[in-house]
Amino acid sequence: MTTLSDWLAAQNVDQGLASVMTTMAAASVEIAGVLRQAAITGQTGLAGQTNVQGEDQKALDVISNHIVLNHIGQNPHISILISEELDEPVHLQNQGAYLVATDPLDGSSNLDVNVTVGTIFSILDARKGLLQPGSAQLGAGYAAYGPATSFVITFGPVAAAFTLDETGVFVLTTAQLGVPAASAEYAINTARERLWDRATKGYVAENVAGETGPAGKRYNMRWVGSMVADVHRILMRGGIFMYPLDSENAAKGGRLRLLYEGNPMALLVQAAGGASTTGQQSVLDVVPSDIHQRVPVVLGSADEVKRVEAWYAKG
Ligand code: P6P
Repeated sequence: MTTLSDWLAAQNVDQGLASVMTTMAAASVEIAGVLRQAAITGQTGLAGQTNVQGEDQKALDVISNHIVLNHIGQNPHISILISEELDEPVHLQNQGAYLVATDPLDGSSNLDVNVTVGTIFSILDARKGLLQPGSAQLGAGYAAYGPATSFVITFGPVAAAFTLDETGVFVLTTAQLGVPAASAEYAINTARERLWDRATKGYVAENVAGETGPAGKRYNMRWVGSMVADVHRILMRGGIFMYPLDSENAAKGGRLRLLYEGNPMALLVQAAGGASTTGQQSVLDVVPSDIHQRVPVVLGSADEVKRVEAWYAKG
């Protein structure tokens, strides 16, 4: 079996950059352990405070953020942490070359009902500032805390998947993820249909029309309500994930955050042969103006993303 350490040693990347993946893997193992016991230890539920997004923080959001910060603080190669759970960036007392932007526990609304959640992270050059486009990422990854704990990462060229074994070691289970260009599975919160723009309504209606419609095939719909779970499914078997701009979230610029949700997931999907769009441009081309900026996110199978882009091009 190839372990994460073996795989990292074989990549042609700076050892400091490789160490960031090791750090995030170690944090993910600790978070996985906390989640497994949370219902027993009474750590589900609300933390009684809100984050910069004005969202009620779950106890596990705060705990997971502390775990990530603790691990990152021990890595001299990381000098800046941006977290969904922290209003401001944390500048660590070292000259490390790397910046990590993270959503320490994404999908936490699913925690109390034992549905897969995850930790998402993006790696940037700390010397190039906080507001870099996703195309500048040096690496990205997520941990998915599901029936198994998966760790999916990229430095750009390929995306690889690891699974936590019974000894607490991540072993390589998919050496090169490949998102099929064609798919018949889409993920969107259809309860928001009345809020969608013309392009989203048009694309989804074609899918719903099935075999006799313009798409000429039957589609299935999946929506976990946890980005990590939906994106992991797409990386493993194809499909498209959509959280587009709609009449309710447009004022905020969308629902999902650019630096630690849209960008890392878009880089992983691109590394696996897929594509992303905001409707107007690749997610990876958006130049952020704020570390907690939101963005419309459509990503997954290239042919499906192209269809969505064609709808937006119609205006
Ligand atoms: P909705 C979780 O809160 C999250 O940020 C993503 O993980 C997920 O894809 C989305 O929001 C779910 O949104 O509108 O279905 O609750």
